[in-house]
Amino acid sequence: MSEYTVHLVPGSPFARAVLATLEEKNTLYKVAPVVPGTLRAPPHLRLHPFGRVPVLEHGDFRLYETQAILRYLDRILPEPPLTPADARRAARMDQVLNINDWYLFTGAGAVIGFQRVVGPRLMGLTADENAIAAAVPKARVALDELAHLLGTQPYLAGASVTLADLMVAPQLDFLQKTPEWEALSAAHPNLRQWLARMQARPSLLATTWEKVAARAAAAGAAAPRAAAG
Ligand SMILES: N[C@@H](CCC(=O)N[C@@H](CS)C(=O)NCC(=O)O)C(=O)O
Repeated sequence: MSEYTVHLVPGSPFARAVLATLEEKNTLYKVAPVVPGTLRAPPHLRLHPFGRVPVLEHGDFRLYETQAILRYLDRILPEPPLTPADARRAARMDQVLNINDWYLFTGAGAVIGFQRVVGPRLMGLTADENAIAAAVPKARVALDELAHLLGTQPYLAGASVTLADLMVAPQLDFLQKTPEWEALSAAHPNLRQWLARMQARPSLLATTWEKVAARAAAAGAAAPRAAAG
């Protein structure tokens, strides 16, 4: 039985970064689905006082905030290492992780991704075009900078995959599902090729929205039986 449980909403790019990291580490895990409308309800707030996902449970240790989870996993599951040994490359990785949280997610994921994909698909909402139009310039700055930092390297912090790639790839995979992606990424063939490379990795292939939704459905179906038994 797996020691790791990830509380998530299928489709969440932050949660996918955690799952992809566990996959890169060849580590088994369970998914515990949270119904989106219950994120701010007391049972989930006991796990995550800010009402978000993901949350990792590892034995009696519980942790939220994706960067903290990724770094924890990389420390306790050292192979393969997902943090560069070189101080400058590690600093680039850290920089990209923060670009993700502060600029990419706030500009792209939380607005464009939410308005185009999450709202319509999970909540039956109509996209707010004004909010999207206001977010596009912010998303453009984030993508321009990621493409600049990537340059001609295979991965965002150098020659091998790091936590930065595993954090950003799910976010851009999500953005790619929106009509804004084409214009936002058109000037950056390097970033598009990097995304395609990341999407082809077994860790990303194993953690698509569909695959996680199927695992979540199976876990959801199993839970009441376990409780009843
Ligand atoms: N800073 C948090 C952000 C997590 C986050 O925003 N997750 C999204 C899903 S990708 C979420 O829970 N959204 C639910 C909401 O805002 O109601 C982290 O790094 O884990």
